[in-house]
Amino acid sequence: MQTESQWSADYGPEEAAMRAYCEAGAKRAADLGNRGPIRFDAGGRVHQDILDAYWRCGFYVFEGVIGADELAEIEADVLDILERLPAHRGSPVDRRGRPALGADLEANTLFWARPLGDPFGGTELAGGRHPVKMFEPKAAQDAPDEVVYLILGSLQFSDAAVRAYAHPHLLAVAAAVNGDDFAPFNEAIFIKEPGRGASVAWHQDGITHWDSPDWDEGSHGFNFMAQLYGCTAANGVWVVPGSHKTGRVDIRALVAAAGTERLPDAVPILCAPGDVAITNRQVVHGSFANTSPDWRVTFNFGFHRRKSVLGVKGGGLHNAPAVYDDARIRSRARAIGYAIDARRQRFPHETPFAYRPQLGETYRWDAAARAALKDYNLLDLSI
Ligand SMILES: O=C(O)CCC(=O)C(=O)O
Repeated sequence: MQTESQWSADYGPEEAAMRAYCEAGAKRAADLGNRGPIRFDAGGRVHQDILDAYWRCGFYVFEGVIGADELAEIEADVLDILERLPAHRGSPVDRRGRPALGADLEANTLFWARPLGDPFGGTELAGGRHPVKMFEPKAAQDAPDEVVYLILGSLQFSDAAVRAYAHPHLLAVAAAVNGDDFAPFNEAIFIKEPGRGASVAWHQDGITHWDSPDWDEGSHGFNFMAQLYGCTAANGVWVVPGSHKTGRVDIRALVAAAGTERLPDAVPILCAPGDVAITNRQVVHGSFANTSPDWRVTFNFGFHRRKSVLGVKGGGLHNAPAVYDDARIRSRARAIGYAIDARRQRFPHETPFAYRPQLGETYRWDAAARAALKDYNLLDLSI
């Protein structure tokens, strides 16, 4: 895809302030010391320096995780997904009249927004966890009424995403952060089209554990954010470093104190194509409307500690509320087994990740497994 576009817009009256904020934020990000390739120690464990920096900042950027060939396969799938989106919200067909992606699904899969809009900020949606509305720049007159900015259950739409999901170094990080018996959360694609991509207002993820007596900085898990085209201060996710450790943050008060939604302590997650960030779900984070000329396409895949989901009543945000028992977790984790096999087939020279809860079990990635992923996100472990 041409990753620069003629659709770029600007921030209107906020343009100069936004540019200065992006520049200053990028400088602060560079000083955090939380980026580099995934490194292992002599015992094969993820290097402690990486884990320390992750827990200190609430995010870390792993550089150069996904190589050019794999990125090309992911891009081909993304182009296909974009082509197959419904012609407009609710349409059963795409722009070419073919059955649209997601039209036959039960789960809530496609999220639409006005170009450069903020669909969640300042609303009661998603439990009211996005308390402040972001500035909504004006999109070009010929922009469509709505764009898709978020796709859930994304593994069912892309074999390349399935394979990336089982990257052995990333799953080793998941085990190092959440334990060898880590559990899945959900998978998503965030699409920030130039001049159109919506903002995601400041928020902290997580709904179940904030008031638990054993709450800590890792209670609501993390998301990997794998970047197809990279991300910049203008189109990427911003994070308030360290805010995953302080409990629920009064975001409304932060914005009021700053006098602007450009939170002064926040930093952008900056990535090249193929970099993968790990972001604590409890950290205050959000992204601005993408008025830049650059696409951002992020593959999110999240993981939890088993003890954060087992026996916990979750759901309500991503799917129906339920108490998550062992059978539910096993069933949702089938995607990990399928993905490890999918990756083994495509990259036979790589040592596959050994996922401890599935040791002794066999998963085969084939047409039946692909079909079994239909609506698999009804089982997301939403805490
Ligand atoms: O990618 C984005 O813009 C927002 C990501 C986000 O809010 C999340 O993963 O919780």
